[in-house]
Amino acid sequence: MTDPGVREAADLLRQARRAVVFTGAGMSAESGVPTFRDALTGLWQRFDAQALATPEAFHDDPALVWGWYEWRRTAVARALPNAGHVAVAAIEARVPHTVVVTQNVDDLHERAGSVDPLHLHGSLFAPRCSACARPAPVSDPVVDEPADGRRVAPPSCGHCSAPIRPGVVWFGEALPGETLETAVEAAASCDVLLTVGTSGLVYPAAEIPQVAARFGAAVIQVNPQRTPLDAVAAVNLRGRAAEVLPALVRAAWETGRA
Ligand code: BV8
Repeated sequence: MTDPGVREAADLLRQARRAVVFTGAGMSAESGVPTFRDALTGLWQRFDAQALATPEAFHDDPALVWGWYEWRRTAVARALPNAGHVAVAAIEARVPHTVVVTQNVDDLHERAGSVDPLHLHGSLFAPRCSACARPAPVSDPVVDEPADGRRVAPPSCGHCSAPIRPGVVWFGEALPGETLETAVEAAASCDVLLTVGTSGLVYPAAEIPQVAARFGAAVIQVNPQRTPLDAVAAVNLRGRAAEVLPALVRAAWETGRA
């Protein structure tokens, strides 16, 4: 028997003409990728992610920060997209004009078949020069990366010799303007926004579901916990992405099956 909330959300999705799927770190949790709220481990356990994901931390200790991102990139390379990522790709295939907007810096949406997701906070796979901003080559992830991580001095730019930095948006840095604008436009013109696995605490990304609600879209939230986005959600599905999203797709497009 399908949960009434899932059935309501499924009806909204099936009737949608334009959808946005907005995801946070919880989307990748069941792929074994720690969320931002999870405590850091190993070499970085004494740090708060928010303090480490800053230009100041990279300036003060480039090897500590570059080592952290290399450890995370290796973890993502070893991870697999979960059933939630696959369900998001299935929604894109069925709802015309679906835009995936993610805060995540992993590539699991792409590997599950999502087409051109908007990365509001950049990517682990787009390093660039910290001075001239030229894109830097992405080396193969280190196979014997120690579980506790290690300090790794960042490579130098082939053009100007400055240190290479991760291609992510750090706290205190502006989001990529065009990407954010496209995401806001999609949120303002969709009729359904599905927000999955985000605490809704990091701005301006957390504005996206609120923009959708302000412009009259129905917001569906998938998260085991309550978040500030409960206030704008028409349907709150309290559960894990890899469990709820496939159920949502089944209820919406495979009638007769729970
Ligand atoms: C900026 C890349 C200005 C790095 C990240 C108001 C307006 C504007 C800015 C601010 C503002 N107030 C404060 C700010 C400053 C700051 C901010 O928002 N601070 C917060 C903490 C208050 N914002 C910024 O600094 C932004 N920049 O504003 O610049 C500016 C303008 C012009 C010119 C110069 C400057 C930049 C923010 C981007 C930071 N970078 N990531 C990296 O990854 O290392 S953000 C980081 O947090 C990740 O991207 C992460 O995705 C994101 C948000 O976290 P979530 O995705 O929500 O993940 P989280 O762990 O928090 O939650 C996980 C959720 O999943 C939980 O709810 C959990 O219940 C759920 N969950 C768990 N398991 C599952 C699950 N859900 C489903 N299924 C499961 N299995």
